Amino acid sequence: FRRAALHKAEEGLVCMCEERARMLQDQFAVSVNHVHALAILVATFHYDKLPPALDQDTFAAYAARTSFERPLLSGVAYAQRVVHTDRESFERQQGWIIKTMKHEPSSVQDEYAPVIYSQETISYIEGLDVMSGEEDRENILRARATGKAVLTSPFRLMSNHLGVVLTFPVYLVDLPEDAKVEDRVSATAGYLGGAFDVESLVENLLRQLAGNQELVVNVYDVTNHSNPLVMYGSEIPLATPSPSHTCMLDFGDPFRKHHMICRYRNKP
Ligand code: WA2
Repeated sequence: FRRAALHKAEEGLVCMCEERARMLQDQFAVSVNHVHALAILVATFHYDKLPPALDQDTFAAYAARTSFERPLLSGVAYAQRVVHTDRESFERQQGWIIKTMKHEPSSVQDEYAPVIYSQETISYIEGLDVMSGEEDRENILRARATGKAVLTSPFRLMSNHLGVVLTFPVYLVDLPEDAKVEDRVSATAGYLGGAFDVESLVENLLRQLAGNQELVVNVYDVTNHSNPLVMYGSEIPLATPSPSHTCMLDFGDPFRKHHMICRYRNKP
């Protein structure tokens, strides 16, 4: 009887973990797809029209009305690529000066990525050079070099929640799939991205599922297998080695690897 009960508990664990991994991966994928569509929206209405047929109010209104399409993102924004020789005319035209993510006036850099459009929910990012943040900068460089959606490792977002940033490049011209990196860089207009507020939005997602009380869920960035990084969940050390189940997760960035580990809160 005891063996049968244990077996049943382990089956339940596998089932509940797979359900959660699938849900998280699906909600991640739809959110990424919609940010992709927003990157095309900016390319179409900001760059393919002269003068641009997009402004902060229009972007913010559209982002707010479509936020249901991006269930795991706390907000989206668009940062324009500005090279140093264009800084002065950019600032004059905008009527404000480029600031760092620490809210200081930006010192001289080769180039900047000031946010010109943002969803109201993350309005604190407006006017900030997102290249001044280490994680954001790395993401921007990788996004424009590959032409693909990229993710940061988990870090404390400006909201002070643990999460990851998603970045899509926006180019001034259509590029072939096999375009060279230097051609991608010179054709870069800017970066459309958003914040996956994993700490609060995944919590919300899991709370709605049956069995939430009895389960401990952790998500890790295991890109570097010998140094797993917590992306969701607390690192409560479990006293006794309890049965666990691990599910692979695919968040759409082949450069990063993630997985989910589920355990019972109380040993069954
Ligand atoms: N967005 C929201 N919160 C953040 C953040 C961010 N980056 N970085 C740290 N906290 C406009 O990749 C371009 C958004 C960056 C996109």
